[in-house]
Amino acid sequence: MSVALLVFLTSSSVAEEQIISVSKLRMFVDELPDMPKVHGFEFVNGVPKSKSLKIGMFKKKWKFHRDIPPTPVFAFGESKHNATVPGPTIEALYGIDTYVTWRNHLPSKHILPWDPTIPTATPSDKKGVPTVVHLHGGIHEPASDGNANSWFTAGFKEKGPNWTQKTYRYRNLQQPGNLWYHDHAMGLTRVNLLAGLIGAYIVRHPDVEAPLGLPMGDEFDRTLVIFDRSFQSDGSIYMNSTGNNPSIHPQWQPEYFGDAIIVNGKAWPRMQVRRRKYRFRIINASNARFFNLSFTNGLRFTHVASDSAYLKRPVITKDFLLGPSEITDVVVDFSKSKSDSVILANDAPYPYPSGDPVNDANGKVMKFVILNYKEFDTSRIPQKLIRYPEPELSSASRTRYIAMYEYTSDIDEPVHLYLNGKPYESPATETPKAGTTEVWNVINLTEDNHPLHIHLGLFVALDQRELVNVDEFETCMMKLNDPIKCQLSKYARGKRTEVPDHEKGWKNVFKMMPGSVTKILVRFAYIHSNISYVFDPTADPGYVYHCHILDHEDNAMMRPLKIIS
Ligand SMILES: *[C@@H]1O[C@H](CO)[C@@H](O)[C@H](O)[C@H]1NC(C)=O
Ligand SMILES: *[C@@H]1O[C@H](CO)[C@@H](O)[C@H](O)[C@H]1NC(C)=O
Ligand SMILES: *[C@@H]1O[C@H](CO)[C@@H](O)[C@H](O)[C@H]1NC(C)=O
Ligand SMILES: *[C@@H]1O[C@H](CO)[C@@H](O)[C@H](O)[C@H]1NC(C)=O
Ligand SMILES: *[C@@H]1O[C@H](CO)[C@@H](O)[C@H](O)[C@H]1NC(C)=O
Ligand SMILES: *[C@@H]1O[C@H](CO)[C@@H](O)[C@H](O)[C@H]1NC(C)=O
Ligand SMILES: CC(=O)N[C@H]1CO[C@H](CO)[C@@H](O)[C@@H]1O
Ligand SMILES: [Cu+2]
Repeated sequence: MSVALLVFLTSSSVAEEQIISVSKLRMFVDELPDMPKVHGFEFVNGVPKSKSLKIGMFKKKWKFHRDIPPTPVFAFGESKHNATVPGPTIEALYGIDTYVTWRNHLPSKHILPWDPTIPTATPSDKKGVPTVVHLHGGIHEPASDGNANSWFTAGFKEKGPNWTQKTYRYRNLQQPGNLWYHDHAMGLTRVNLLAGLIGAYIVRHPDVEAPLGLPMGDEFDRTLVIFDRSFQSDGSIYMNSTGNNPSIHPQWQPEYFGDAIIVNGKAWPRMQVRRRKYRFRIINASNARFFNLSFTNGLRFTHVASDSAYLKRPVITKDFLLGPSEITDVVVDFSKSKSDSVILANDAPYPYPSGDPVNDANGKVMKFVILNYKEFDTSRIPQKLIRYPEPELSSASRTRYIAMYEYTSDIDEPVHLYLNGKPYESPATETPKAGTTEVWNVINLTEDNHPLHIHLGLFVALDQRELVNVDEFETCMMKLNDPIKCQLSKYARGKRTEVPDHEKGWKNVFKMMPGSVTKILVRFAYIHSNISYVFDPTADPGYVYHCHILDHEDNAMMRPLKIIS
């Protein structure tokens, strides 16, 4: 064991009796918090102008549940006092730049175990918590994208090899929609998010959104940030500190799952609602847990947008599957409820799709208590939402293949995962031209469902098809790592799975089914306008694309994405 390893392994293994048994916790006792709002613009003489924000990352304590002692967390906020988990919701305005100086005020030691044997940010003095913030879904210059190697420690004391600047510039010149910001530091993303470094960001475009008539305003347009966590009896977040291949990776495990379901920083909260329509922007900020959400009384969801853009028209569902880091934007009409309370439930096995079934605790998310008085509701759900032209398949300038591999040890436990068989440090092979559209065939050769996220580009999922004789194909791929030589077309003949209606349209994360090939059409240009990028997308340090199961991304299902002109 190296000296670095001894310094980094902060927490020893925890006996099971120290983990809080969630079945002992009362559900629905805490009110759903509404995170503080921070505006990324200001009005000067009635004209919106850009604004510079300073948002810090602080260590503090957070109450996740009435009966869980205060939990040490890392929280985003304008000050330590008002920092929250999740952090404040940033509201941006179309076309108005928001500048954010992200400041690291974190202590010298992490609050969670962290594994130096995976490719990881390492300050030379081994002190401090490296962080860097990525605005997920943002269309902005590489220097403001939060590259995994652009990390920095408290006071910008130590900086990663690809560090560029202190203040990030977000253009907000993109389709209105739901984004989120979170840490993206090399090899630390899973623990930094588990510690609390997460927040919502909304780009609003009142000229195009107001006419839709959807529920509006702070009371009826709400953001729900959902994740799962386990706790020790002293209140601290529990993360298993023994890896599943401890002789190779002392701590790293392929997926983190927590027993308690947290919404806006409270375990199984309750929210009192009026008998009318509400809009909920639901962000799945779990490391690895999928949620298949439904209401226990048959109430339905009307989807109006996905993770990056409005849908063409609303889609009604009784349940839907949300992968890590996916966002769905739904309207729920509580006036249609036959009961005066309803539970938002989850029944996705974990890992998804072949893992354990949910239990009573992680099968429930939150409770809505519905007031009896039926009120006059002027909001509506229009027949048509916003249509962004979708490119023709024939307009694609080229086709790429992205293969997802998992490597196992001699005890048959995952050791690491790669895209296209390459580590992150290997030079960029995906080098799309700005302004073009490409076909990516994503081949999932593992047993997990991997949510793929591409920075800068937006995409449309066209087709999902199972592979036949997958073992034969995989054997060839493991040897040659070449889908053409391995005759992908001979194997991509299995069952087709229709893309669900509410996931048709533009997205920035899509779930890649195991043993399948998923065809996506990726656009490296704006979708709402034909103007070219208002910044230089070819600059250093470039972008990345990766699996959004954070434990996979960290080890190292992530590759550079270099845009060329
Ligand atoms: C948080 O506190 C800071 C410092 O007092 C203040 O400037 C800021 O407006 C507060 N932010 C919110 C969202 O309350
Ligand atoms: C932690 O993970 C190790 C390795 O997978 C496992 O053997 C152990 O049972 C886990 N501990 C707990 C408390 O789940
Ligand atoms: C959150 O995302 C994870 C990972 O993709 C996924 O497994 C989980 O089902 C999602 N949960 C919800 C509520 O969507
Ligand atoms: C989600 O839950 C519903 C209702 O429990 C069930 O019918 C549906 O098959 C589930 N979907 C997935 C993808 O697991
Ligand atoms: C961009 O131009 C193409 C071709 O003229 C047109 O079909 C498409 O609608 C335009 N897209 C937008 C968003 O205006
Ligand atoms: C990141 O920094 C390293 C070391 O300085 C350099 O070799 C590499 O080219 C940089 N990568 C990018 C994408 O800028
Ligand atoms: C090559 C490989 O690992 N294929 C797996 C893909 O996913 C299916 C369904 O989960 C598995 O049965 C295959 O073994
Ligand atoms: Cu993955």
